[in-house]
Amino acid sequence: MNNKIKNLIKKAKKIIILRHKDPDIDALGSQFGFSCALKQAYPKKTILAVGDTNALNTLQPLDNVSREEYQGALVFIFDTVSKQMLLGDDYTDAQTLVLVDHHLNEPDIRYDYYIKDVTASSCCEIVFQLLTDMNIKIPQIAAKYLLMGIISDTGRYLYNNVNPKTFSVSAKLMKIGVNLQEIYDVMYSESLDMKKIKAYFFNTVQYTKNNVAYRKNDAAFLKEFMIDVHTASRGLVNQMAGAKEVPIWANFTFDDRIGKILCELRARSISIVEVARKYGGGGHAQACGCTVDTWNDTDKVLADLDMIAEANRG
Ligand SMILES: [Mn+2]
Repeated sequence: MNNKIKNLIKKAKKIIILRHKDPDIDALGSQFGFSCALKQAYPKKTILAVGDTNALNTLQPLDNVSREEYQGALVFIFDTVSKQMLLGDDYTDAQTLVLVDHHLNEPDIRYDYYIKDVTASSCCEIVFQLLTDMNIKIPQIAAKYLLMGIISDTGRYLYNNVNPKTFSVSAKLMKIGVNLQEIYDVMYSESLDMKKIKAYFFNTVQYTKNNVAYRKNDAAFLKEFMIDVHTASRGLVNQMAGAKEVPIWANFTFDDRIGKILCELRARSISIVEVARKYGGGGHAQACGCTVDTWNDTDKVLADLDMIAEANRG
């Protein structure tokens, strides 16, 4: 498989690298880690990293391309295989489409090749393996981006997606010359305002009968604290993590861009992905999400999560 991908890359004049919208650091790290490595290995090819950006992107600016430019291009999509996670559908015009992902769900888009490893901690871990198998040298900057993605998707090696390979890949990336302290300084220092928002958030968390922690972030909350949807949704969900009494936590955030509610669902050791799937979403066993239409729907999600919490009460 990786040989086939290498041949595709060798043959392509133009390579467009995408990942899911509202990117997290794993998505950005995969995208820019891969694009920097390819640019160094193939300086004559046109290599473009395309997509939306947000406050998490401390890595690089994105490239702009028109829909026409997808024709004849080799396109990679990282960290998702689902249509609803992608911005637009320009990728459908690609000559060849390669998906690279570590999530459990099956693709609902047409593709030519699919590199899937659900045992990988992160998409960045897969990208490291892919580049290594293809004998493409990973430059220092790419090593930094890939390690950032691994650190981010594992919560600093805390979540149970960490395995021996995660550490060996991290070690190899560090050897290329990554300054870990520099990464941590960028990723884990925040403004005083953000710390205050987190304190307010945590103090207004609610709990179901079986201690599913949840918070409903409405438009007024986002406005009052001047935070964007991504920050409220993905950025705050794990404020509810780490309480002995709480096996499952859910963060519901109104997204005014689509008029729907984003549900970020997390659990410590039980699988809750079936709940995400029931409402049209997906993800990992203990970290998944879905999008629902009304606050009433979020109560249904909560009721399902509460049932799982009750069934698993030890
Ligand atoms: Mn990921």
